[in-house]
Formats: sequence, C-alpha cells, structure tokens
Amino acid sequence: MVSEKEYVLKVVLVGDDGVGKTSIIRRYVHGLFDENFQVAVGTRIFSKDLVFEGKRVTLSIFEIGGQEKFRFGENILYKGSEGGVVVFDVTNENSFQSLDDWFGQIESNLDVKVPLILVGNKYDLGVFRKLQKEAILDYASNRGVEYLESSAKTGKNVIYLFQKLVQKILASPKYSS
Ligand SMILES: Nc1nc2c(ncn2[C@@H]2O[C@H](COP(=O)(O)OP(=O)(O)OP(=O)(O)O)[C@@H](O)[C@H]2O)c(=O)[nH]1
Ligand SMILES: [Mg+2]
Repeated sequence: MVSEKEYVLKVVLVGDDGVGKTSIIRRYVHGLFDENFQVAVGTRIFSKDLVFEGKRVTLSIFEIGGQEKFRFGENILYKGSEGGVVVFDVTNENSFQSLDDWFGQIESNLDVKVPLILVGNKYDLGVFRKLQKEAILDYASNRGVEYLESSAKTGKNVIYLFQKLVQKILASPKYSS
C-alpha cells in the first residue's frame, strides 16, 4: 500500500566538470543517455517522483559543479539538502583528487549526519580506467561513506544509487519514527 504522506527530499550531486553528473541525473529521471546532449548553462535542478517502501517521495536533485568547487564558506545551493552524492570519473585521476575539495564543501554546508554516497562513474570505459578499486575503497572507508560504481551510459547502479540514498535518508531519526 502506498501511504498518503509525501516526503519531499532535496539532495545534491557534486563533482568536477565532465564526470557525468547531468548524465547520471538524466538517466535516472528520464531513462535516457545521449552522448551529444548539452545542457544549457544554469539548468541544474531536477525532480523525480518515486515510491520507496510504500512511501511517496519527491526527490529534488541539485547538480553542483564547476566553479562552485572554489567557493569558500556558505553556498546557498546546498541549503536544506538531506543527502549527497559525490561523483568522480574512474578514467580521470584529477576528478578523484578533487574529492577532498568536494567533501570539504559538503562538510562546511551540511550537517555531519547527512548521508553521502561516493560514486565512480563511467564504469563502462573499462580500458581507460585510471583508478583502481582498492585505492578508492580505502578513500571511501576513511571518509566513512559507501562507494558505488556507475555508468550513465549503460545505466549500471543509477537507480540503485538514488534508492540507496533515499533509504539512508528515510532511516534517519527525523523520518524513521
Ligand atoms: N562512456 C560514458 N560517458 C559518460 C558517462 N557519463 C557521462 N558521460 C559523458 O561524459 C561527458 C560529460 O557528461 P556530463 O553529464 O555533461 O558531465 P557533468 O558532470 O554534468 O559536467 P558539467 O555539468 O560540465 O560539470 C558527456 O560527453 C557524457 O556523454 C558514462 O557513464 N559513460
Ligand atoms: Mg552537468
């Protein structure tokens, strides 16, 4: 049975330019992947309705990237987020080296208890892979976050990733009572 109550949850998806943030969100929201798709600058708020364990959820997904990485202090885009996804590209070492900056931003803008998931995207580009799983898992365990590998191109782990995040958010004391 689906309950009447609706949960409106905001989450952020952050990471370097070109790691596949928009592609992951488009794959999730529209079920599409298009190599040649270019988003107009400024389009970065997406919405998805889902039902999780009988609960109606409207997920509001804010994409944060680019110059936002270099911003210090408060960033209004994060405000009110209840979960976060930090994305890098498994074929791009720089995007992995930027993770400290992204986690730092999240830490200075969100509550420490907000659930976060680390995502290595472009899993389908296996032969170009630069980052080995052991090193990534080390990093994730030091941060205390779960790690998933995704492909916006094949769809691998894309739905799962958002379901995991929603599950973690709804399991928090605010919602689980
Ligand atoms: N092979 C492959 N290509 C991908 C994948 N995800 C994204 N891409 C490609 O990578 C490029 C960048 O993807 P975007 O989704 O625009 O990346 P972004 O993180 O939103 O980039 P910015 O908005 O510029 O910061 C595009 O050419 C995508 O088609 C993936 O999982 N596999
Ligand atoms: Mg984008």
